[in-house]
Amino acid sequence: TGCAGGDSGSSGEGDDNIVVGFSQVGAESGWRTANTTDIKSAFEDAGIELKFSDAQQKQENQIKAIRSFIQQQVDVIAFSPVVESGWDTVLKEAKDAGIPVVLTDRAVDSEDESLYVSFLGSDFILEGERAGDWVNTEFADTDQVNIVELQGTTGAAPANDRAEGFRNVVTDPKFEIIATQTGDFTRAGGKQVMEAFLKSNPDIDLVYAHNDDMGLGAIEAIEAAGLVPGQDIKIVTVDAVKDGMQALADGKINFIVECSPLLGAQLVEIVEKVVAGEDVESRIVTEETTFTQEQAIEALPDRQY
Ligand code: GYE
Repeated sequence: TGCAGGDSGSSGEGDDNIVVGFSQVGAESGWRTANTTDIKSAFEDAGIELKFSDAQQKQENQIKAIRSFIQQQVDVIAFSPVVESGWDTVLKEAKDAGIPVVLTDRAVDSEDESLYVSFLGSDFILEGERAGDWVNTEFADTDQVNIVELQGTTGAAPANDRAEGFRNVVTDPKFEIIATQTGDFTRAGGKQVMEAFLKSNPDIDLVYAHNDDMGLGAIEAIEAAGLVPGQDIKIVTVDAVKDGMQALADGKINFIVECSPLLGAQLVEIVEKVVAGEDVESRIVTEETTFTQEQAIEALPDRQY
């Protein structure tokens, strides 16, 4: 199967020859699980062989996986980088081996953009801004608002950008981010950090969690402290996975900014184009929306993930 690019007939049968190596971040959240399921099934539907590797949230594991894909001479490497920095060396190795790399979901901060052919995923700064816009409206008539922030994995693009976007719009001095810490995008992390926040801060008005899972962990901590999530302390999160949407419908979360994990079909399309030698867009931004409680109640019955 050495020459997959040569057979790009419109029948789609050429796909049988393509081999893709995919290095996933891990299984830290509902979003990630949905993303993995979607990517696996999209490649299966397209008849493209997918070598899937789970990095368990460790950059060193991703670097190892990418090196192994290079050694196996896969046609395309796709990966979702756990953190933004530190990829230049291994991406250069892929480039030197003539293997195109597609970034899915998360970005790298490499200055040399020739190290990857395309970046498919959300605009995380916009997501942070959307969370912030809601906060501005929700607290329009409140004087002092004490905010705690549950950040995603330290150094990850969605953690950096969701923090930045939020601060871009939540600028009125009446808002104070009184505590901010990483909960690593996990439910357990969100719960643990929120417990600590509640102990040292008696007067929290709002939790801004960089994903639903950490928000769900925070709910457990708030309830354990004898407070009512969504009322005593308001919560805004990002993702809109099913458990998050259910908590929003139940009034425990107050607002969710959507981040879609359904990147599989678009990733397949990029891979097919790259292998066929066609041009691909260097940046493909995922389309997403936001949800209030009413909108969550309406959307839940059809929510796939
Ligand atoms: O929001 C979070 C996951 O990179 C967009 O990673 C993704 C984020 C998502 O753990 O739930």
